[in-house]
Amino acid sequence: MGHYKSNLRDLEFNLFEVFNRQELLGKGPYADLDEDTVRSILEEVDRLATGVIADSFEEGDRNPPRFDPATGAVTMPEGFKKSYQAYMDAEWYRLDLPAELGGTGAPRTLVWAVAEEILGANPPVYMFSSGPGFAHILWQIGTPEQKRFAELALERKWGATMVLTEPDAGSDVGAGRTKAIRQPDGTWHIEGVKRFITSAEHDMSENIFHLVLARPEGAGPGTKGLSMFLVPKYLVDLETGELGERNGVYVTNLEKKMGIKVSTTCELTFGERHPAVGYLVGDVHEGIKQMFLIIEYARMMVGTKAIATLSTGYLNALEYAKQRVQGADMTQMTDKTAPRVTITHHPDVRRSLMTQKAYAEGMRALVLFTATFQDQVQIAQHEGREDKLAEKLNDLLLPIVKGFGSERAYELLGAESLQTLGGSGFLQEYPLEQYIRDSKIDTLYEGTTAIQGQDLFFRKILRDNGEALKVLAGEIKEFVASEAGNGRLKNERALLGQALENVEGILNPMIGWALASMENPKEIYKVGLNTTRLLLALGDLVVGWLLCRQAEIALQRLGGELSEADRDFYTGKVAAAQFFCANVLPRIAADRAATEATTLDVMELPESAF
Ligand code: ST9
Ligand code: FAD
Repeated sequence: MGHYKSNLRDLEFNLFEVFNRQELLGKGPYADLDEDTVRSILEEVDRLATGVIADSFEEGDRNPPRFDPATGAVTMPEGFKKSYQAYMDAEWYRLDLPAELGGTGAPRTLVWAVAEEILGANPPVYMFSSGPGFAHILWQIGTPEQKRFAELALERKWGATMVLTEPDAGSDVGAGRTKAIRQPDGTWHIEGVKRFITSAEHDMSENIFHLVLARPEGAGPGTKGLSMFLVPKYLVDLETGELGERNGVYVTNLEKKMGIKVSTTCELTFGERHPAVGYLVGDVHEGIKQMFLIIEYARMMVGTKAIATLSTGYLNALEYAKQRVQGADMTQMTDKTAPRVTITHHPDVRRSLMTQKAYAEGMRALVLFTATFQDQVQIAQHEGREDKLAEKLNDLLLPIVKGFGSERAYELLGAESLQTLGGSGFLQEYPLEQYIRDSKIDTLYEGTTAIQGQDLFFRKILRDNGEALKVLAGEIKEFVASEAGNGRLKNERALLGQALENVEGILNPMIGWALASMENPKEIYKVGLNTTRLLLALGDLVVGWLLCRQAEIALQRLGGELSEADRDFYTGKVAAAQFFCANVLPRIAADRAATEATTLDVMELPESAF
């Protein structure tokens, strides 16, 4: 058995019992798909993910890629190449491509369900395979020549990168100094050094194209002065599709890392050996706006990666706990001759397992709930209209998927999943230690948690006048006031109602301080001291609500005829919701109290006192 333990049953429960995606199939943009086909896709991907994709998970960690500084070439481990090749050969990336590009145009809920399986099995496989997705975006926003380039990139399965970060420009992308110099023939020469660039070199595709943010000479400061350039590793004859000269962009260092070691993280130098030719994407200077089309997708990917890892972490911990015999049942703890029991009998292990289960399943629901708004956006586009509210709800939820998802997943993988295995969890014989190392990155890249918290408050709530949040809160309020569960979720609905009030109790003073900062600028510090807290509290609230919605459906199912496996599944759903509401949601009250008591003390402290 490989390391990866998927949860196909729960994915299908979300898609078909909670979010009723079958109602969208067979019509509109999804005319060619039906429920049976979707279920068979998920089963097929599950086989691939738990098999050949997961096979090289350990090898990629123990024998990471090798870098040759003389040529800038990178050699990938053989096992990983096989996993990657199997994924690219299966062409599941076509699910998210439109028919014009030979794709299926599947609902995003299915796309992210499939992504979870690959990201749980071997995340770098998914990251290296982003070429087709990047080509799709280039095709949407590029000039006619760039559209042709994108078609070739798809046909030839070229790799791709997103290139923002520099040594002095991480969170602060607008501090980037990489230059773009216009040439008489209309192309640009890019000069500068970027760092931490994922997938910028490998030996798994004949070409790699970089989408690079650089500042045209004379352009203004900050992110708005940046433009996006297409910079291929090899120049391309667009008529024949043949590769031409080697372009002047080289990997000059490969980072040694704590985790996801097989994912190449590269220093990328432009124009040092010979000119690095770039093409202005779409012939417009809208770099940051264009890059955010990719960033939004990548943030969703990172959150899904983190949550997928927590899920397999939990299922590995559960399997271990069901077998490990240690100690006597607590009711017989003083009897030294009492029979020894499996650790699932111990209350503290049960507390830990249920915490893991509730978060893993609740956050899977969060990813797929977010994706339902992406489905709505696609349907609207297909009908030639815009669904602004769905766009805004997706925007609101993205920092929660990415920021909250990655923080909670990392915290639980270490504090609970590995802990369930005791000392064995610390060994490389089990996948937990690698899961922890591989998932730490999720709170860092694609915008750290601090950046996600600020994005949530300033852009997604304040700038939106709270409109999307009001809709979400309205749905939660409606659930609280409903008869959901027919009396059996009464306590949970009450706890949910209190949690909602407490989240509002965190948010309201923050809005007050933000407004007050127009008079007294230092008040904004009080907002900054609470943005991460708000992100985590809102995440817990939404997860609690989604678990309760699942429990409502489970209770209905439990009233009918069921197989033993289904009875267990639905019983677990109700238990997870009850446990989460009783044990996690009340903590938000303490967060509210801390927010209300915010002072400027920590900001006024001299740096030397830290
Ligand atoms: C990285 C990569 O870390 C890690 C892994 C890579 C793996 C690759 C594989 C990916 C696979 C999936 C991809 C496939 C794609 C397929 C697609 C298929 C369809 N939302 O607030 P302002 C824009 S990469 C939207 O003033 P500052 C907006 O245009 C490195 N747009 O910002 C705005 O203008 P306006 C990741 C947003 O103070 C403009 O920016 N690095 C949003 O100038 C300026 O906004 C980071 O993530 C948003 N949420 O700059 C950097 N926010 O307001 C983190 C901003 O007029 N730092 N815009 O609309 C930040 O995000 C900063 O907050 C900052 C601040 C840079 C935006
Ligand atoms: P800094 O920005 O220096 O942050 C340091 C600390 O300060 C963090 O805790 C941060 O939250 C905090 N901080 C910074 N500014 C603020 C603020 N204004 N308010 C509050 N707190 C703040 N980049 C790419 O362009 N392409 C890639 O493919 C890519 N892949 C990556 C792969 C890996 C393995 C890694 C490690 C990084 C990758 N990155 C990539 C870069 C990544 O996006 C950045 O590391 C990230 O955005 C943070 O920037 P930084 O590391 O410079 O940290």
